[in-house]
Amino acid sequence: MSDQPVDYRPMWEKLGLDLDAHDALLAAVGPLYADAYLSQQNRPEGMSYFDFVISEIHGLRIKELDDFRAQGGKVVGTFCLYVPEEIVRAAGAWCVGLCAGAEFAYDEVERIMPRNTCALIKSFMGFKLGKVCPYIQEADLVIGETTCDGKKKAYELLGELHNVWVMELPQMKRERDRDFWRAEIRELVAKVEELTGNNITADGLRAAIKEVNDKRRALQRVAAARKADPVPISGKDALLAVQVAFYDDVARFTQMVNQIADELEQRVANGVGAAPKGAKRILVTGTPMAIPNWKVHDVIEKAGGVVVQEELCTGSRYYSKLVPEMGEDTTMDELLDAIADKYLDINCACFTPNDARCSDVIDMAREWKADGIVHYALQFCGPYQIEATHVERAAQEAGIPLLKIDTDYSMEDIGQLSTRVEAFLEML
Ligand code: BJ8
Repeated sequence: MSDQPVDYRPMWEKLGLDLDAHDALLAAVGPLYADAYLSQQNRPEGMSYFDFVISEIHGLRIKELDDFRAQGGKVVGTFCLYVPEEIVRAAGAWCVGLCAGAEFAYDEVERIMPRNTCALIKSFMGFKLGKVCPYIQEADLVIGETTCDGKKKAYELLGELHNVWVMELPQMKRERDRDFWRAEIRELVAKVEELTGNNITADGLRAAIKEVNDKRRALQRVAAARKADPVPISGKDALLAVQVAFYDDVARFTQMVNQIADELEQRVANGVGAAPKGAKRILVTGTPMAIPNWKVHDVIEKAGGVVVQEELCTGSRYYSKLVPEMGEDTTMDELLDAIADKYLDINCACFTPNDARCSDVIDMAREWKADGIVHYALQFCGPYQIEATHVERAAQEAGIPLLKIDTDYSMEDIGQLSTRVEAFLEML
């Protein structure tokens, strides 16, 4: 890390960013981060790595992607957990999650899609239309997926502006859906091989499975430490680690998160907490929270609660399941089936039925000793807003209080949300 500030503007300009708009975006994220993160007390020291990552969010990592591409490497951008990073990496390409966590250029977005579209979709379209996301500009290919209808149709519009390819995801998990998805995974292999010009081999896949598993295992260690009371890390910090997992260098991220996990285990042994012992413990479930969406965690933790676990795509859905690591005699077909099965096992509300998500929420709430559950959904997200009813019923049966929050990326409802969350915490 050099002390000299680096001028990234020529790189951003080369990527086609609108420099003024981009300056405005970065100027907004800095104070948001300072208010949500740097104001926290008793943070693990290892979180300084993430402070650095955020300070360089459009700088150093973009430079790394830029250098990689200059040497002939390919970058694949994604918006969803169902795109297997293992396959992208086995072809020698890098995978990055794309910006979708803040309001930007909504006026332009609303010219081509309804106002009542969820914030995540409006955000990624706004970042592209407003020319402020260097990640998508570095992506040689964006891989979309047929999850919810909004995303499916938005990818058609995004495809007019960028190289987009869409995987078809089934909406049920029957045997014939599994067969369909396994075939789709093979299509992905062909697509990524075509993009990179590299053949994916069984050895390459085994190596990629291991490195992505290592990343997920590091996050599992952080999650395990959060079972302690006092909790050694705030929910906000733990959420940030998963958010960064989508775009950081895999080996470096794994090493840094393992170091944080070492520190957390030591904190647990010494009874050191990021929140006071006995603080009300909350499990958050619902739609994903892309950077810089820290809103709900921030509200809960500023109200005196602590988030101990997330049943989110930026949470347990990302790291709790691993692809089995199989020996040298396994064939490509066996490896690809194992990858397909692991991904189909993710419990997104786009599936029907999706009872396994409800059981996951309840099991996790018990395991992490949550006093209450917050169900968070983005407004106009049909899958999660409607599925909230099932989750609420499951929580009622289990005797765990649940608060439903439907919101967006604006800060207009912060006062109202804080009042509701404070009342919920008091009631627990
Ligand atoms: S696996 S949750 S990342 S699809 S919030 S765009 S569902 S209307 S994000 Fe998701 Fe993959 Fe599922 Fe996870 Fe649509 Fe809802 Fe918007 Fe959403």
